[in-house]
Amino acid sequence: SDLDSFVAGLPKAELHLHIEGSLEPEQMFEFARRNRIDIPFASVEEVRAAYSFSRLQDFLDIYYQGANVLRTEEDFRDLARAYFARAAADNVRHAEIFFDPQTHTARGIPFGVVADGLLAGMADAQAEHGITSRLILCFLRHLEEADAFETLEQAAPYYDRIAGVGLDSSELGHPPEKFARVFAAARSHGLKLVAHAGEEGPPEYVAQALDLLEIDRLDHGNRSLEDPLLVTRLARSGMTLTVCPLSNLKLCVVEDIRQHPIERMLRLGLRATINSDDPAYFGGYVNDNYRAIAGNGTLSAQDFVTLARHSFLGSFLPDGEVSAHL
Ligand code: ES4
Ligand code: ZN
Repeated sequence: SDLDSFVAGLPKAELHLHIEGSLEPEQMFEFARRNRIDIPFASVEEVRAAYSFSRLQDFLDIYYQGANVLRTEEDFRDLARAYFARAAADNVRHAEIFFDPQTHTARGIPFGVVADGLLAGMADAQAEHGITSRLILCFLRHLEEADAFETLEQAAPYYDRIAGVGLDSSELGHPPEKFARVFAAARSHGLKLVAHAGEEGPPEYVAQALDLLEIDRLDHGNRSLEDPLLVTRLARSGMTLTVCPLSNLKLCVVEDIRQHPIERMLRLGLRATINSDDPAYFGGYVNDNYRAIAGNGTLSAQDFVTLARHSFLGSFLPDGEVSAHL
């Protein structure tokens, strides 16, 4: 439709993207072949057929298994390059990408191999597509606080090349309070702070992320809508929410795309953005997510301009660079 092409052409930033979640099945086979690793799938079709989830944990189990083919600096560089090529095609001008170092260091891959590979891919993207980007180190919340501290220490040589830290993986049973001290330490090193909260977890977890982690940006945040006072607080403070429609659908956070709360978020005055989360697993890159919402027929072209504008406003670019995108 006309709205679809208008939305596809909008310059946008992507603020919620797990680089390991951009590993396409074809690339999984390619990395497995060149690293001589066995994978428990016979074909790309078989891999895609396994991508059927009822909840976050179903997805995480298969996502951590997929990451096992990533071994060398070149793998991480190629992974990032492939993502940025897709992003450029969707008119993404700036991306702040998550990575999960513990998924790799636990397999004996040094932190520096992961970080150097991703940073090289980011430099390639700037040169080839003019896309700017930042790196956000996510702690796996199902692991211990001490493991997160160890990861933060491994990152020390990279503090000037990492924009911030985040918190991802299994939300239920792993509230933000578990990471209050490691987030305070990250803040003391000049890093920005973000956290997944209110994806499957209750509104109390969002309040903890605000009060105990003092986050600069909220990842997902869907369940904030269950608490009107929390909504008011998020709206008044201008907190950016990085919302992921196709992820929410595939992980059964919403029953139907027509029930997706992004419209309600906008009408409530929240600074919501649209993002792809784990595009290789959830059925699409950022424009597929915008298109899925456009298909509901409830948002206007102006609403999509607002969403794209929010994506730059919510970024960690310096004010001068944000203005240049508006
Ligand atoms: C994730 Cl959708 C989602 N939620 C929590 N942790 C994650 N890691 C990668 N994708
Ligand atoms: Zn996520």
